[in-house]
Amino acid sequence: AILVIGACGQLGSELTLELRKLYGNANVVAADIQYPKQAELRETGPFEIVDVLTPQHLADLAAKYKFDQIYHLAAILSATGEKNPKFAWRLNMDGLFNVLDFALEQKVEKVYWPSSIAVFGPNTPRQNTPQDTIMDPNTVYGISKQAGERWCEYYFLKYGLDVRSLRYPGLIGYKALPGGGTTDYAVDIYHQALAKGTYKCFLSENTRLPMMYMPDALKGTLDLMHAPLEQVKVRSSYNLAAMSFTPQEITASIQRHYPDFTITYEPDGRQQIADSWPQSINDSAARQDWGWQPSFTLDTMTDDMLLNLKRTNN
Ligand code: VAH
Repeated sequence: AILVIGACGQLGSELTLELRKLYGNANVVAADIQYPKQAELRETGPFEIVDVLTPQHLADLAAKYKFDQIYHLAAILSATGEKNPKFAWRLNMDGLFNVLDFALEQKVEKVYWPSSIAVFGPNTPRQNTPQDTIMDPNTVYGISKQAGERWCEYYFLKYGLDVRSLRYPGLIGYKALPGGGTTDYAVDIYHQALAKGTYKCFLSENTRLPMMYMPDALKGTLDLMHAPLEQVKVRSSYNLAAMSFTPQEITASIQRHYPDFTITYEPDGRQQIADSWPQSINDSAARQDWGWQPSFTLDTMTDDMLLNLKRTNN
């Protein structure tokens, strides 16, 4: 069976549904700290309450299921992490250790753990950021992702655990609201365009950030997890990219459908986080090693997002 920890999150909820389509509903166990709001998640397969800080919860699951893959997605994201630094560090790091040790004990075949462009910091080259470069993250989330990458590589090199990881850009999807990220303005803006015709943006208009539409993130994750072992040459975490845009550019993309849509700018504390991150990412290693190739552009993402939000809102 496959275990998805953090299955109620923005990525987890979509990845769980995708895995169930691929591997069969009963073979994908969704787990999170609370029950899912999304009916599709509740009704399509097994769900278990798991606090990843309680190893006994994981041991109890091993009595019920034989896991051959684990996707460990539970984490506190950048903005929320800055409000509660010690807890964010504890959940992101001790949660990872509990899952890595559980995977070793249970001889799990493959583990997936997401990293982020948040591992880069103010002194990282901001254009076309290389796979291997200066990393001086200054958010707890970014520090925990940088440390987590080191530990995933350690568990692979020392214990042979097949852990695989991607440094996601900001992820945008219509199925689940994100929780506490800095890039989440790019999800909210679509909801507000439909609901109110205007959006108050918490980042300034020229804040360029690497972003990716959820279908591309799902494709990249599954392509990496299905790649033969010898193709996975990076065991910290692969840079992954699709597009970069500013609030002004996504507004223009939305205005192709809603010419009267307006945006106002009121940067808050998240502006400093965004300013510490790269503006574009070099993902040539992922393209060379296991054939990564994104499909969506800003405009085709906008077309798909608005179409699906209108459909699900009615
Ligand atoms: C965040 N969406 O904003 C996450 C992601 C690159 C951004 O890590 O914290």
